[in-house]
Amino acid sequence: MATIDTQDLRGMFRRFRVLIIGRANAGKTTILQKVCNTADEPEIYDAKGNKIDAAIVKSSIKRGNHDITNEMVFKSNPVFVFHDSCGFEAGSEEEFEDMKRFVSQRAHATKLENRIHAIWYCIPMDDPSRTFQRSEEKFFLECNTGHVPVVVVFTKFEALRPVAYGEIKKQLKGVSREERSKRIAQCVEELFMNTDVLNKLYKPENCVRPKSHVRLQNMNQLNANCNILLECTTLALDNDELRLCLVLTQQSNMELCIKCAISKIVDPAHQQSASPQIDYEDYQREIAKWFPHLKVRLKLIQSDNSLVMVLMDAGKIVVYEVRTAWTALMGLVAARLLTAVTKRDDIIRVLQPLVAKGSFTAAANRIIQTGIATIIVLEYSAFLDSSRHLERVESAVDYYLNSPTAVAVEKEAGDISRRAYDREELEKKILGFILENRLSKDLTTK
Ligand SMILES: Nc1nc2c(ncn2[C@@H]2O[C@H](COP(=O)(O)OP(=O)(O)O)[C@@H](O)[C@H]2O)c(=O)[nH]1
Ligand SMILES: [Mg+2]
Repeated sequence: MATIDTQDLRGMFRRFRVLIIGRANAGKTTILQKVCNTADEPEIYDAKGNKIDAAIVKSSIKRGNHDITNEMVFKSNPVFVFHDSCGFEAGSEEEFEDMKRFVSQRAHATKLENRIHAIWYCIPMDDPSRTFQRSEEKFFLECNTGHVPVVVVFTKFEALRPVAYGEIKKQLKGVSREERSKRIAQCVEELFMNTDVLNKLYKPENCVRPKSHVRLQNMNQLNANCNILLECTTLALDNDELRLCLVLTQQSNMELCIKCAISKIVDPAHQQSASPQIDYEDYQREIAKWFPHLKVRLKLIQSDNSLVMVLMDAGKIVVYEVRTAWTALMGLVAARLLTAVTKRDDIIRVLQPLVAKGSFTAAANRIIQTGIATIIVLEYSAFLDSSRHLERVESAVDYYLNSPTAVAVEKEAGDISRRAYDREELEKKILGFILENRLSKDLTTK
């Protein structure tokens, strides 16, 4: 096995780096804990990777010294590395400038490893009259976030409910329970709109344009999750490798896998007049890589006490360095990968019967039919029991080809390709059809 210089290895890391911004008490730490599925405090490292004592960090924050370059890592999920703005609104102009410099440097870092991959900007809703303060105004107007997607997070959203209730209390007398909830929900929407926060966020003169915004509520409760934030972040990324890294952390979110896979249909289907010839093996492989239960895209090429290396589909090598604290976790990851790697060529052989046959007037028709069939089969295969991945895909292919769904897919692909949908419409149309025609529905209704 080839040994690689530690220095070179650092450059091949694939961890997901997030900068979380928002005033003190916005709910930032709570979100990070939910993302990593833990109630523990993070470990903190300085920019050089040296661990810092938590007590030292706490006391320096109290004194108003906070270093945004520090990295926070939770033992429970070391794939994520966080940077915390730590309530920069309370600080001086100098602190804002530090943040701005950090964002600008890390958004444009040449090494993907050093770059921030997403920014979560938290705006708490527990004081609706103060959603957009000077710090928000300045950040969105002046910061240079480059291509890094910014997702705005409205935290503590449930705080609007009692306000809404107070406003319409009189109108709720004698009204049915169902109607009450409907009216309160309506009033919550109005209150949210009245803050004008969306208009302020998406103002044309702003330098930062959020990719999307999400609402989170009751995150301080035990069973809460922030899957919606992870999903929006995944879809906001334009780099496949980073997307895969995040999809892997959300394996059970099948709808997200489908959405990512659909983007692989939309690109060639949309450009079909420019490049009518596509390699269907590559095409199906590109789709299959988004389904983590197959482990198509991963191959473990070395595992020893200090390193776990994973070969990605694109031929890139991802290396997880095992810090002492992570050893147990990485051992698990390695064991799972070793037992579950499916050879890429095998999966292509199994999926091959799904490539649409016959003559097509529009190249897009064949691309769309093959793509939809492949996604429907792969999604279904995730629900089948088998210790061997190929077997379950094989039986899913078989089941699909003999089902009425195959006929419906052929018809739908023809209909879709005859329309001149734009990219977004095409994506929506295909997603709607696939969700409506999941074969996994058959498993639950039987
Ligand atoms: N009601 C409510 N409280 C929350 C929510 N999220 C966090 N909190 C609470 O808000 C306080 C501040 O949260 P924290 O995550 O420490 O905020 P940070 O200063 O931005 O890191 C804590 O007491 C949390 O339990 C939420 O969605 N709803
Ligand atoms: Mg905090």
